[in-house]
Amino acid sequence: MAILFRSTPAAVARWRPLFDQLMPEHEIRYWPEIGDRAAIEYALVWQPEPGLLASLPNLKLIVGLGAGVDHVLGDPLLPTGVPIVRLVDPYMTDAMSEYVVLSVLRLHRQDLDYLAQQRARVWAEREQKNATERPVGILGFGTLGQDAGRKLKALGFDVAGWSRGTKAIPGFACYAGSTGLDAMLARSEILVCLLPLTPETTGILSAAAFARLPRGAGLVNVGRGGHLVEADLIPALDAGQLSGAVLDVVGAEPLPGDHPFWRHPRIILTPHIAAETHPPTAAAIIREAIRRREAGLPAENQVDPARGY
Ligand code: NDP
Ligand code: OXD
Repeated sequence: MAILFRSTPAAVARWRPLFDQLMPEHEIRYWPEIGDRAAIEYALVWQPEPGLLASLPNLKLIVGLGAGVDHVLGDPLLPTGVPIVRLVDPYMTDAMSEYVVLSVLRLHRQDLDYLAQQRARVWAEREQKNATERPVGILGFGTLGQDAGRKLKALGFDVAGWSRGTKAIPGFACYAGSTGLDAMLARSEILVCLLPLTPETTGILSAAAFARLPRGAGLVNVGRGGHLVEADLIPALDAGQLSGAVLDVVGAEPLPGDHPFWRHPRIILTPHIAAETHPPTAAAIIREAIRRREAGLPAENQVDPARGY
């Protein structure tokens, strides 16, 4: 039995010593040196090229090397019937919540305005609410959304979550479906996107959604670049419908040097680092996923390709 690892060369350098240490009993093959394809039973992948997984005839499990699996499900030749699992790692969850809390606080405390004032040498107070008076809405109230929600709530924010299925979570206003989305947007002075990218969620952060938010709302997109209709963002910022946007993900990564997001004064950009996969903890999770499959136990964190996440 062999395991294929398909990611970037930099990732190979980080993961290889961990696999050597944690899984010495397994033969790991690092793409592109994959050898006899028929021997490969497990594929650990980040952005595999279309057709790669279909070319492995004896695959027993696909492990996406991230929490989101759009990079796997987007393969038009994806083999059917091979279970796919995604990474659910408390280390990454903590990292995401740190990023979301930081971003929400920056928008809440008017950081963009104070930075502009500093550049202009303006010493002036701005009216400031407390967190308890700031409704935050989280699109995607799953593993990451709920953890970020709990941490924002601990700071006093009035947090609501939007999910596909109806939920009742004590302490949170929970919304679902399209009517729920309208109600959620109407109350969200800061909107956080932590959705998976699926056909239903693509382009959800659009001019139509921004128009439903309270005027001057802030946006944090940590889901995927495809959630945002990029052409709609700057007009909404320039018109004051949005007061600021924190973007960790964009449509084309890396963002081209001439993209207007780089220099817009009301956009904060980071290069998809909100919650990076953390090999030391993730390797142990992957070893357990393989052990379960070998033992005939049901997979944990299995993705439903029909649902898209
Ligand atoms: P989960 O699957 O745990 O949660 C997804 C949530 O989105 C669920 O609440 C789900 O609803 C909801 N959802 C999905 N589709 C819809 C829909 N059509 N309408 C309403 N709600 C919907 O995923 P995670 O929380 O682990 O991860 C979320 C995403 O975060 C990833 O898919 C990835 O894109 C992104 N991410 C970004 C990172 C970064 O560094 N920027 C790092 C890691 C992840 P329900 O609960 O009803 O199923
Ligand atoms: C992920 C990511 O999905 O890093 O894990 O974006």
